[in-house]
Amino acid sequence: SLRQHVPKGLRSPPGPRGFPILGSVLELRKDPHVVLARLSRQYGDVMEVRIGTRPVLVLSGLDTIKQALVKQGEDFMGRPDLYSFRYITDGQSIAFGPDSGEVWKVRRKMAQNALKTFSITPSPTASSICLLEEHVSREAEYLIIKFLQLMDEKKSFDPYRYLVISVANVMCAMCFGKRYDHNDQELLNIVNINNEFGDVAASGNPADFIPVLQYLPSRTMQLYKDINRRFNSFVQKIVQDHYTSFDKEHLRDITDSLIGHCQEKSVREDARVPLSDKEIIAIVYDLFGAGFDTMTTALSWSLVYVALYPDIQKRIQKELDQTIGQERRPRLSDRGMLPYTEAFILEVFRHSSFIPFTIPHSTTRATSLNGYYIPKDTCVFVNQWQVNHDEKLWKDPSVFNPERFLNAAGTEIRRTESDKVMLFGLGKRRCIGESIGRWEVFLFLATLLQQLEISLLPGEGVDFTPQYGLTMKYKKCESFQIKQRFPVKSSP
Ligand code: HJJ
Repeated sequence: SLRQHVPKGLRSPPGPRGFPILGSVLELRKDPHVVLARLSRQYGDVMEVRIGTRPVLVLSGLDTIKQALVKQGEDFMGRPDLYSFRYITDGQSIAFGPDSGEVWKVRRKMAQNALKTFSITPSPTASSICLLEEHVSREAEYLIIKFLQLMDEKKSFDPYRYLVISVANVMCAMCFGKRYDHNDQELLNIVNINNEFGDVAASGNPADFIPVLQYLPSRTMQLYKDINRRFNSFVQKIVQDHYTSFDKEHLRDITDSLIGHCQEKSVREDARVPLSDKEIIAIVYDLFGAGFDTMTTALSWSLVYVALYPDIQKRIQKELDQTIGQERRPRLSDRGMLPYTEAFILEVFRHSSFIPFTIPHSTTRATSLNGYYIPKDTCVFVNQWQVNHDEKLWKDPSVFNPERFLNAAGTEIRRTESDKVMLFGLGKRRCIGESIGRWEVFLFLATLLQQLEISLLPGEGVDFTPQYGLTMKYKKCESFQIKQRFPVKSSP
């Protein structure tokens, strides 16, 4: 336990006693982000909770989290070696894997560069300012046609299955240089899943802390191993095709650029940090997985909020009409002129907090935080949901109100407020796709709302309770309806 060998002048973090052997695992079975936020009011921003026999440090409060992840970034940048993470990309994931040394740093840099080159770097070959804009505009346009077609056939529908293909196609374009049809069964089998991945990869999965559970048959775990297997063979096949057609003079996508790094490396044996081909190629698994799952979740929550708050939807559309009009489609460069739309997206991030905890951290050495002693290799949960619902930071945190992010005139985002929203982690492990993610949510949403009015089938009770996971989703909902806002223009 953390309580052993505490140096003089420091204390162990406080926390609930829990039961012998089980610790607090039973209390944490349902909505652990809410349970731990409640416990933090009693025990403070730095607390120790036992899961099984294993102590876990739980961090709350924006200042405390910044202190740990930013100011003491090196101390807190590790990852725990958890059982369920070993199935992600054969344990080679840069996001979930246990490495945080020199090899990890070089791979992270490589991932950042590849991602940037094939998304937001100004592109001379793209018909838009950059590839991201080109891909998102195209996929959003297809999605609108699909939604209209569905409304023609049925009274209402579930948008998730179509949204996830559109979003995955943007990632496929950047990572693999290809797109799939909305009915492509191969891609649907990988991406249209019921959070089998996020259920197990979430913070506090009992089998990660009570090893005996790894030997008991579990349907959730079976589904998780299965999705990882399918995901790995899907990506592997594409990577093999890329090797066959690789041309170093013409790098088509992120996979090509990573293959390029593998070849470079065999020429230049003097590299300071040696990387295996497998370690380089594995990068694309994380980029594709993160890019489709988080983005789809963000957009599916955005659709729920505009449907639940029609007045807010109308105000976004009024802003779009006044700034962009109907003669042209939204572009990335419009974002700065659409403060209400920006405030809405921030409020979706805050209110849904659909990534309730970051991926767990661990301490790389013994350290202290707020006067508490933390041993090396302590598993650390960072409660982002708590920050986004902290009454000390937000007025009426449970109310959905985009205006909290706007100045009195409604013309500008209040940076003091937007900086408090926590969804992308912080410090050395912070999300490398943050800026791409924000741009992409903006352009998808602006394009959809410029053309479509979104609502729910009246008179039917719908359940939008977030289901706990790495990314929180809501239960399948077939009650969405859309209506075209303006008469169709004939395409050029
Ligand atoms: C996946 C969904 C997957 C990977 C990666 C390798 C890297 C939400 C937070 C972090 C997300 C960042 C990453 C997610 C990895 C998925 C996702 C799925 C297989 C994967 C805090 O995403 O169904 O399968 O294999």
